[in-house]
Amino acid sequence: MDLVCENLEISSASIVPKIPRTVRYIPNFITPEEEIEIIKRVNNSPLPKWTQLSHRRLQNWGGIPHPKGMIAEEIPAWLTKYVGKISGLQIFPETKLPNHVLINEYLPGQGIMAHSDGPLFHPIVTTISCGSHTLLDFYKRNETDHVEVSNLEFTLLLERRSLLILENDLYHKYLHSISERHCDTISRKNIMNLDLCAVKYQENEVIDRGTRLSLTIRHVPKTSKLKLKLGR
Ligand SMILES: O=C(O)CCC(=O)C(=O)O
Repeated sequence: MDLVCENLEISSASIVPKIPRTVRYIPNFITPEEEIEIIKRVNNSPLPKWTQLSHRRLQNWGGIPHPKGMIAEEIPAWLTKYVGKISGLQIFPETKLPNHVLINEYLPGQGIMAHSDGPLFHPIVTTISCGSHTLLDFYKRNETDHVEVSNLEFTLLLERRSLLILENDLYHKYLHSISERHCDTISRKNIMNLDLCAVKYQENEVIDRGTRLSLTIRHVPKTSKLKLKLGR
């Protein structure tokens, strides 16, 4: 994969304060034109590229992560642009640069159950949001990973065009989820990154969700090349 790394500086000002380490939030990581281009490319992908789940649909680029190893596939140029931009932030080790993009599509009212990203990935998650904001909720892990809404620890507002980076304790010790709602209410009590957001929201402001695409860009350590056995 040809990566164009821009060597962008990532400042400590992007770290979300007052929550466990480490969450970085960068508003307007991509331009409105780039957002439009991503949405167009994703929506123009052939139908078999989509995996339909009961409450959302998704696309895997770079291969399908699997405990036995991901059979690596080339990531198209329109996406390597963003993989390269993230590599250029120098948050991934040189030997563990991102090689996988998961694209989730959420219609208003859709979400994702509480989960951790687990051992198939190097423990750094980077997510670009397109098309709409969402609220990402965090719960501390316990032995069963059973989640009660009352155990919500904190929430992040992911604005469209933003980049979120999760690592360290936030990767290993917390679960994250997106509630199935059509709109979200701004509350300083729960949402911990409001001061880093591009838009200055009012307390109790209600923001409607639109269709959101999230690009989750990670490194899958265990990969293999497809070996074709031809003839005898
Ligand atoms: O859409 C998002 O921001 C979260 C996606 C996610 O957590 C996942 O696919 O594992």
